[in-house]
Amino acid sequence: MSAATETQAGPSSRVADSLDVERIRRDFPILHRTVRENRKLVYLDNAATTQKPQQVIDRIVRYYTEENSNVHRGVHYLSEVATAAYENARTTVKRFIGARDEKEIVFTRGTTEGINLVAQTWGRKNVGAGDEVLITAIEHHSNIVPWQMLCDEKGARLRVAPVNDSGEVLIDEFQTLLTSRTKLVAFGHASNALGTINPIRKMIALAHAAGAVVLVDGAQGVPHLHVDVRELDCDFYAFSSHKIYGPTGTGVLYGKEAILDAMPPWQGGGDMILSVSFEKTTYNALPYKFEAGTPNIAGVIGMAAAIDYMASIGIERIAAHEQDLLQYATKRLLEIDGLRIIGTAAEKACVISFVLEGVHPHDIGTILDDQGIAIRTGHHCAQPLMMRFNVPATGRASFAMYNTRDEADALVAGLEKVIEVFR
Ligand code: 7TS
Repeated sequence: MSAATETQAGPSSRVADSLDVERIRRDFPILHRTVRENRKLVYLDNAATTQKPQQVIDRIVRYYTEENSNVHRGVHYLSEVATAAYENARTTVKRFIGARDEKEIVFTRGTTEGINLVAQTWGRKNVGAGDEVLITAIEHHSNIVPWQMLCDEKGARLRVAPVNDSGEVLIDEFQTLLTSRTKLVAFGHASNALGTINPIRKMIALAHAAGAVVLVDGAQGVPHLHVDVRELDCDFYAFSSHKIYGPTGTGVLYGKEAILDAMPPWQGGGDMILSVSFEKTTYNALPYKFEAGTPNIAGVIGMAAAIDYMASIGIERIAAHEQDLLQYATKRLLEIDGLRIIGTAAEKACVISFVLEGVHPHDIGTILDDQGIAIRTGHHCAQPLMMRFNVPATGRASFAMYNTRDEADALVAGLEKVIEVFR
C-alpha cells in the first residue's frame, strides 16, 4: 500500500469530487495582486509558507477588533471571550489530527519550537551517554540541529538512516539502525526539499518495536495528507500553522498524554505554574505546563480558522487536486531539455526540486521572479540532503490547493525563457 493511500485510507475516504479551484482562488486576495513589472503572480513557494484565505484574515481582524484580551487571567468579559476562542481552537486542532484529548495539544511558535521542546525536555531527561537518536538523511535542519545539540550535551550519538537515489528512506537500513540504544527516532512525514512521503506508519511501528519514542515532523504532512495521530500511534507530532493557510508564529506539538505528563517543563514563566514561592514552584497541568507566557492568541485563533477552512474543502479533495498537479507538472517539466528532477520517490507531496543543466538555481529563481513566478532556490534548510544528491542547491516548485495546471504551464514557459537567456 502506498504511503499516500496509507495515510488517507479510512472509513471516510471516498474518491474525492474535484475541487473548484477558481472558487478557492477567490478566497485568497494576495493571489490577485501583481508583482514586479505588473506581472500576474504565480506563487509556487508553498512549502515555505502558504497564502491566507480571507476567512483567516477576517478572523484575526475580528479577534483584534472585538475580542482582544489576555487568556486564562481575567474575570472580565473580554478575557472570557478570548479564552473561550483560544481553547476552542485547541478542540479544533484535537479533532483535526485525531488526538484523544485537548491536554495533548500544546501550542507552540511552530514546528521548530515543538521539536526543540521535545529535545530539551523529554530528550534531556531520557537520553544519556552512549544512547542514540535516529533521524533520516532527508530531514529539515529543524529536525537535525535540536537532536545534534542534545547529543552533544549528553554524549549521545546521532544516527542517520540513508535514502536511495529517489530520495526514499531505505527501510532495511533504518531497521538495522534501530537498537536497544535508540532512545528516540525523529523523521519527517514528508520532505520539504524532495517531496518524499515517508511510510511513517511502518517506521513508527518499527521504532516502537525497538523500544524507542517517535517524533514525526509534520510540517509538510498536515498540509497535504489526512493525519490521525492515534491511528499512526506516534508519540509526538509537530506542525506549523503557516503551512496550512494559517498565520505565522503559531504551531502545534501533539504528544501522548502520559509522555507529556512525565516530561519536565521547558520555559518558565506565567501560565505554566500553579503556585510560586521563592522556595518552590508547582507546575500547571497539561497542556499549560508547556505554554509559558502570553501565547500567540490571535495566531492560534487564526490557525483554527485555517483548519476550518481546509475542512470545508476536504483534505481528500485537496490531496487529489495536488496529486493531479504533481503528475501534470512533473510530466511537463521533464519535457525541458537538461532538466533533472531531484527526488523521484514513488510517493510524493506536490513538491518538485530540480536542476537545470548549465544554469545556477539562483539564476533560475531570479529570471522566473522577473516573470512573476515565485519558486524557492537554495538548499531548503536541508544541506546534508543536498550533499547526498551532489548538488549545491536546487530550484523548488511547491504547490498548494489553489494552484492550477495553467500555473504549471507558466513555470515551464518561464524555464524555457531561462534557457534562452543562459544557453
Ligand atoms: N520541518 C520541515 C519538513 C519543514 O519543511 C519546515 C519548514 C520546518 C520543519 C520548520 O518549520 P517552521 O515553521 O518551524 O519554520 N520548511 C521551510 C521550507 O521548506 N522553506 O522555508 C521553510
